[in-house]
Amino acid sequence: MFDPIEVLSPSVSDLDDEAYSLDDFEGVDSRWCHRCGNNAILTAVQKLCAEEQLAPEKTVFVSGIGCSSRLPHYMGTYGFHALHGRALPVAEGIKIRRPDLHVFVTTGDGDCCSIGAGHWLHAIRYNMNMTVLLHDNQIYGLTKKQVSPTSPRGLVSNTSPHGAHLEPLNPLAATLGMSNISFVAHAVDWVPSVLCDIIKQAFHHRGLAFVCIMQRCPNYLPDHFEEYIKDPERMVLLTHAQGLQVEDAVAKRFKHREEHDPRDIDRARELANNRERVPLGILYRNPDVLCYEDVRAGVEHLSVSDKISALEREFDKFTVQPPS
Ligand SMILES: Cc1ncc(C[n+]2csc(CCOP(=O)(O)OP(=O)(O)O)c2C)c(N)n1
Ligand SMILES: [Mg+2]
Repeated sequence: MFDPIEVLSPSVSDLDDEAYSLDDFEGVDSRWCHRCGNNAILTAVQKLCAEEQLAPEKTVFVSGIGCSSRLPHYMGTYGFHALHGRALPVAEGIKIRRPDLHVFVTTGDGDCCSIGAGHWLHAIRYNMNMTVLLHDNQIYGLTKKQVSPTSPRGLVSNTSPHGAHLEPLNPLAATLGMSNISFVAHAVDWVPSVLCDIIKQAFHHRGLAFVCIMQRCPNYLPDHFEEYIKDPERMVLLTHAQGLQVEDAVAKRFKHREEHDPRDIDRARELANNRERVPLGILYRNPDVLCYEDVRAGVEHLSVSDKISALEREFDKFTVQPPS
């Protein structure tokens, strides 16, 4: 006969010790504007952390500078609010030394695609195991409405009073054109269930998961994404057995749907380049791409004295001997 107390007590104490609730992932109160799309992204990552029971002390959110980059302050995890454009190299440094941590990066369109563009390119190629969320509001929010690389042509801003002169940089197409890519997805802040599903799949991907999120900035660009929100012609929902699967109630909101196999890179590139009908879902996923931390794993186990000896040997090669 089993003793119910004995059977029950370990699970009750497990719950006490291990169960994290949404509240455990709350940091300081947000200073974002009412209706700012960043709020939806924050809720999505807090929900992910609670659902996955990520230990807050084993989780780190890294950001650059911008409104979106304030997100680590609002998490109850570790965080690193880095320099403008430098979120990715900081996150890579953390990951190489502490591969056991769950590393997330939150970065703005200016932070990632402008000042941080060089780091973006190389971080994709290094393919280190982390989830990167690009909050793309198509404007510099924090510094009060300057044109960004992703601003659409003609956008009037404080630095483009006659309208932005150039066609925008397309972060999806750019990422899909880089070497060693392993996961690329597109989300929007105003469809939270799809946003949460995409972030969850990104988290479970081994390698760098790049998620570009259209994010509303109600203060500087009110109604900017209304054409996508109101017109179902402007978006195509991507679903697949190996990609996103959505409930009928959500799918019905989209007039255009496509069964897209995320292993098909050619179709992913076509979808990314279609500016008339923006894709929503997982464009590309390849779990077999090499991760930099795996290649470097052996090297990182050198002891401090081994490293000093190796350095001394290298320096000795350049010793200048006095003439005899
Ligand atoms: C080296 C450096 N250059 C410029 C700035 C000023 N600056 C701060 S945030 C920012 C742009 C932020 O835009 P984005 O990354 O799109 O973030 P958002 O505020 O829209 O979320 C700029 C230019 C800075 N802090 N550091
Ligand atoms: Mg921005």
